[in-house]
Amino acid sequence: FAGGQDEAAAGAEDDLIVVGYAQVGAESDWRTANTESFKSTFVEENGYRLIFDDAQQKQQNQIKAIRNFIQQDVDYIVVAPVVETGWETVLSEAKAAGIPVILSDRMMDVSDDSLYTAWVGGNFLKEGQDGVKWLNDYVKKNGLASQELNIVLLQGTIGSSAQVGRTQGILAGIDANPKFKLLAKQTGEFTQAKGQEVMESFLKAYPDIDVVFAENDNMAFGAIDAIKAVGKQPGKDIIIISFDAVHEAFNRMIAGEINCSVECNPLHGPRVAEIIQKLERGEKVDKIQYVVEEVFDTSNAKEILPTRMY
Ligand code: GYE
Repeated sequence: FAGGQDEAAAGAEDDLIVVGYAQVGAESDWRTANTESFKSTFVEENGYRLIFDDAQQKQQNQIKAIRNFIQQDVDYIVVAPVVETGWETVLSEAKAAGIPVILSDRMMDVSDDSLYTAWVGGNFLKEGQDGVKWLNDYVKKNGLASQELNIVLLQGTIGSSAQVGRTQGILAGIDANPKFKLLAKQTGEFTQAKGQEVMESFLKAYPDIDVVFAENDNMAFGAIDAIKAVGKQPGKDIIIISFDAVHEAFNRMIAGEINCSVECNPLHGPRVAEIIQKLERGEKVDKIQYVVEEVFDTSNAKEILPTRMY
């Protein structure tokens, strides 16, 4: 069979860089923005073919997806790992197949860091520290520094680096201030529904909660509903500090329901593409790359919202 159009099309397809993305799931607004960032970056006109897998927050599904990518002999594997541990075997398989693995968003805790090429994401420990720092500033500014504050913590998916880092930063900050008292902490799995459920149980067990730390905005949205349901005012009777700073968190800050949201930037598609382009050119890449992030609150939410990309 002589050449013709099909072959030309197949030739063009061959030139594309094939990227398999093992995504965590679709648990939050942050995650949706992250997926969108990859889907809009890794398109044919930029020279890519993206194979996207949603693991529904289960590590087992991600391991399966990575094995599929290896079988399909993709050019790069990108993983936003659900949890930090348990990756050695499957990453060794990718290494044996000669496929570079790039981590994005959450981290992996592996004994041999040659198992992945690079990582880009947020500094979760710093985010946690920034959240407590905001609370310290707030109580000083509002003459509350001499009062005891009862705090509850809605944690993310246990064992995910976003949870591990934020929890560590928050707990250290609570420990450092003798007026801050942690009543309880529990996971809300980074979802609005679970955040609401856990907050309902906190409110039943502790009638005197002053502050909620929610390790993402969506759990804070759930907590807000739970707080309203017991006749209290979120943002006034109970201070709410959350993480991500997605659009809806800005709306809630403008409404006075969330007091502060610590930014976590999900737009990693172009950052990962830049890493891949460097690797394609044979250049060295930074092993670890933190994205610079800010803290927003009710005092600047209205002014900042129009500039937000997610
Ligand atoms: O904060 C949360 C999402 O890993 C940083 O995952 C990410 C977190 C983000 O579900 O909303």
